[in-house]
Amino acid sequence: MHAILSLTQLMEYLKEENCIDESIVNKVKIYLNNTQVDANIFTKSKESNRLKLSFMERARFAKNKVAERIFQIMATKNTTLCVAADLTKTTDILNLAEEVGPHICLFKTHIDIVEDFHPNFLKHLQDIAQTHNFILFEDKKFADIGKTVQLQYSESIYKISSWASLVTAHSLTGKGVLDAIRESEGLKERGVFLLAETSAASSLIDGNYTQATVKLALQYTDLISGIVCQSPLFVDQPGLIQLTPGVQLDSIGDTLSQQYNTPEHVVLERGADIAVVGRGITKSADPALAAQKYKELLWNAYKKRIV
Ligand code: 5IU
Repeated sequence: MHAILSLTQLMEYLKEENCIDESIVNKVKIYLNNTQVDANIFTKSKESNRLKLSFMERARFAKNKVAERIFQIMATKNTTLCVAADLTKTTDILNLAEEVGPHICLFKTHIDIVEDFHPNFLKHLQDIAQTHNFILFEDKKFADIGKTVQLQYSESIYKISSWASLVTAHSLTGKGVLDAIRESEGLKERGVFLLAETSAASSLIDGNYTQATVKLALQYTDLISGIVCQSPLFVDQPGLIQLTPGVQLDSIGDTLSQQYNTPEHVVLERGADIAVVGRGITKSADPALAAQKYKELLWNAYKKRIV
């Protein structure tokens, strides 16, 4: 496709003809500035273009230890699949972990939706993670002031920092959240995926917020494993991982604003390194088979991307 007119030209013509006023022109100008595609991403040399480098090559750029481990797991297990275990019974979560374990690099939980939580459950989950070589990832989406985040992260019955190598955090309250996680007690190697965009159709996040989030992430590269986003434009550094949720083959969304894309689309068009699949696998009649299928589709798309 070729554009006949740029949006800036179009605005000029519309203004000349008095179809729009100066304030609309300015609004569009600001919007365009905030959402401009950095053309460099498509023309960058292979050595520094994360979309063209293999995961093995990218491991050496990682400044966060968990990110380095994820790159190694992806490269050795040939998988970029993160399963979202949004289940409410511990037995179901453990069974799912056993079934999909060979096909995933990350196992994502929402520990506060579990109805029959007990600390032994975590011990079992950790054993399964070790057996199948995947990483436990609590999608907590921390968003409070630092002190509260510290308590949510290390205390309560969940003691997240003692078992989850990875957590998610909002950038909403700024650096305090990341300082709090960095200074907390817990596992020796821990990482954070910072949320820069969501897959929800109703999201209030705009281009400014996303850019500011990425800027913040770059100040904490020892702690940040990657960015949660929907576009290739935000993760430029080969050492950071782009995690993209909202992936399913048989649906384009749910009734609560979730939006889905296919595995090929998120890897080739949206720059995903790791794709998060929840109901596409958990609601399938055979989760192991479904996980294998998503793994293969994602991996083939990644191979295609890096040639
Ligand atoms: N998740 C999203 N979209 C987002 C973020 C997180 O779906 O933008 I940030 C989480 C929510 C759920 C999983 O745990 O990823 C997706 O599950 P489904 O594939 O079942 O929609």
